[in-house]
Amino acid sequence: MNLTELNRIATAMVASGKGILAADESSGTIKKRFDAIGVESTEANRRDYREMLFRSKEAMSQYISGVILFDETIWQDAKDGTPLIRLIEESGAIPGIKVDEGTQALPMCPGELVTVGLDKLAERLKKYYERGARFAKWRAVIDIGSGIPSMTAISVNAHALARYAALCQAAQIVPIVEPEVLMDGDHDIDRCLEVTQRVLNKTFQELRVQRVALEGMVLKPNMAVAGKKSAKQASVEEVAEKTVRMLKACVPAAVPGIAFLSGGQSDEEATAHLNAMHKLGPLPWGLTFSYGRALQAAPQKAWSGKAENVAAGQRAFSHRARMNGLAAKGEWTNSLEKKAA
Ligand code: 5MM
Repeated sequence: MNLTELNRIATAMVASGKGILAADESSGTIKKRFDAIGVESTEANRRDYREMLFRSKEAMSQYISGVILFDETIWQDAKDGTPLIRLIEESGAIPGIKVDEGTQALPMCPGELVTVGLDKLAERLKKYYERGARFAKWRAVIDIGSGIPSMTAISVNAHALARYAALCQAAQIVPIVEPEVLMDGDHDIDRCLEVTQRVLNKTFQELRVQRVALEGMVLKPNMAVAGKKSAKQASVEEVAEKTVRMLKACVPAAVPGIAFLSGGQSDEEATAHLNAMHKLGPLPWGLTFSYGRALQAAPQKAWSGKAENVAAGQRAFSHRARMNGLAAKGEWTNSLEKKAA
């Protein structure tokens, strides 16, 4: 393992003013997104959509540091025969790959899930590296509800995240470690904070036990937010203050960067929260976005599966990428959103 090189990639993934595009929707998820805009989820449509994103010059060259791909996409070619992964490299962004194989019910723990995909992962990583992937992603899902999460669910998911991260580093691939505490439910921000803190602490304990080099990874956590169904929603300032406090308590400064998931927040909420965190002064790690929905909802709507809408889709994507790029430096303002609209 070349840790200097892993650290160089991880640092580039969280470069100031840039963030990661999570375009790794699995077949079921992309179908849901396409259903919402009335587009059939065929291989050609998925290719056209992702090609549109990766050919968005402004977004890709100025605000996107890396792209997380799904297995299908990393082997797919653009319409003119150029591999999609080359479009990403040519834009200056780093290609990455989602390597988990989804979730399964966790035995003895009703309502809880464990992420799977460790079998043969070493072989798969080798092929992805040869294809050009320089980082990977594995997402664990922790739900908050009555009596959950159990310590069992937190432990097994942290163990799998660390196993995956160690395998990645041995294959010279930077692991994005994503323990997502879901924002479904009616819990308040303090319950989310308390659960996320437990999850992060257990995850870092496992990472250390399994000898993962913290300098060669990126953390992809949720922010501390109230559940979507909670009557008590927190202000932007409260989310920023509690999230930064939580991360400072749990994430060692050796970690080069933290890139948030959006988790169902609206586009503007996700941007405003990140921006407000940067207003809180110097932080020990790079802090940026790795959004899926909060970067793609607008371009998906603008595109709607029509070739004549490609330019509009690219404008919508570039706008969200720019807003988040500014937020990643604490330079976003609400009036910039309005001006562009
Ligand atoms: C883009 O969504 C990713 C894929 O999800 P599935 O494996 O369920 O299809 C997801 O892992 C994503 O990278 C993160 O959860 C962040 O996405 P959001 O939409 O929460 O910003």
